[in-house]
Amino acid sequence: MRARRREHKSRNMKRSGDSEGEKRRKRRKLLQVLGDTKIPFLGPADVGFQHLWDSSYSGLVLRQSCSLPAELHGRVQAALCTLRTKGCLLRDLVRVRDRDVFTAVSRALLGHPGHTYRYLDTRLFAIPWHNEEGGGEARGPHCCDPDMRAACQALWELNSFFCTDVPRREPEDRLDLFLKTEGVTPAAEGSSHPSPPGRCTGPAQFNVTLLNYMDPATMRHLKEEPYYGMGKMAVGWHHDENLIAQSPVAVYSYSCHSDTGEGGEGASKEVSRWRIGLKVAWDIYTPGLALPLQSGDCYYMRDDLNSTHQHCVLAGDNARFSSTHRVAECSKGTLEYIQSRCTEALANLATDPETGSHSLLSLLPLTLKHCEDIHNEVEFEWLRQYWFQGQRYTRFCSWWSGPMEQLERDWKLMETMTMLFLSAVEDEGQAGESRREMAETLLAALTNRQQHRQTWRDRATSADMAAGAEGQQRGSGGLQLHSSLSCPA
Ligand SMILES: O=C(O)CCC(=O)C(=O)O
Repeated sequence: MRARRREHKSRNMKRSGDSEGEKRRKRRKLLQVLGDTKIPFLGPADVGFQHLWDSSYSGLVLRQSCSLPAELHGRVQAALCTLRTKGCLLRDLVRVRDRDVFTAVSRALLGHPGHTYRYLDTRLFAIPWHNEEGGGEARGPHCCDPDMRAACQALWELNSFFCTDVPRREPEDRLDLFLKTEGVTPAAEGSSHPSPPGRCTGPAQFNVTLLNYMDPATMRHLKEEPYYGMGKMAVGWHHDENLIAQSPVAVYSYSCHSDTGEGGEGASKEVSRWRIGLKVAWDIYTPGLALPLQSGDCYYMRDDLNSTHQHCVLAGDNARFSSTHRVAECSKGTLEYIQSRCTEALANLATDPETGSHSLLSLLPLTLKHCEDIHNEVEFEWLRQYWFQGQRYTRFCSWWSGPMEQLERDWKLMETMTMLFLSAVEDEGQAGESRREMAETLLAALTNRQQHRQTWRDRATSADMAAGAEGQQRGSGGLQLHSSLSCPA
């Protein structure tokens, strides 16, 4: 059994990088194999829960509400409510299995100034947290109002807390406390299994948090968890994407009164709690784990848990916020990065100071290809993503407005560069061989651009349809392409 688990584990590591088509095929196969049977899963009251956690989910750590400073709870919970009251939490339009769909949960990204987070083909642009080091203020103190700033600052404080707490927490902290406060007597489970020591050493460098909010009372339909019968899911099974390998994820969970006035802390009626479901990826032998959360509880996914396992969020009765702190892989995801790429491309453009006319400095195919690649990157990874989704946050925070306008100006210059490139290809005075090479380079770049533009046109249409199906008007949530990009040549 152990050998089989190990074998599963190494296979699973590879599997988390599977393509969408491959995942779909495997999901279908798994459901077929299962038929009507469900895979067992354990909760705290079940015999073997502790052993299962130790043996198959050792990267999961629970930090109970009562062990966090009360003031931190107060500030974070007030911040989450402020962000929601201001309307900052919005459902994302993401791409799942070649379709554009709205997430069931409403979201917002906060983080280091200029950072973005890309998931399910969607780039989110971080509202900067306003920390004491002044990162959020560097671009001007008035990118958002004082309430917003205070809210962002509280989430930055939580982030700082997690940065030091996550690597420090000992694995054995996680269960004893849990079982004591839950009043659950651990069933006889044989010998206890020492957990491998945590591998995180220095502080975790969380650079963004993705906030989630959902009030189940207002949801018409939530999907049933299909493999274990765990109940209704607010977020389906997934690995968190686009993170630094082996980096931890830390989550703060806050359940509160729903808008209908139901439930909430202290409500007399027994309410069902939100839970986190965990499973070993693509494994039908290891039982799943369902961990109930009290309001204010935090959980950490450490070591390689996020890549070897999948998690889902199982809805309880109350409305719930979560703040999910991540170490996003940002080597190509910061404003600083894309600005430096623009500078590289524009270095090949000369402007006559007298006439303002432009010319290309080098016509070397490699240089031209490099510039066209950057042109595509700015347009498809940044501008279209921003005008499509990110712009909706400008109502609350103007931090991205100026930089994105500058990126658009740079993009327009790159359009000019493409036109100059075309003129050079058309110039019959050019030597035949180099002209042919330039023509091939240009053709490849333009074909690629055309395909991407078609993808975005399709995305806009399917976004309209998704919004229609949800009874929303696209545009009211800011899901609009910017005019200069909406009908590209
Ligand atoms: O809300 C949570 O506890 C986790 C949410 C989650 O899995 C996600 O945002 O990717």
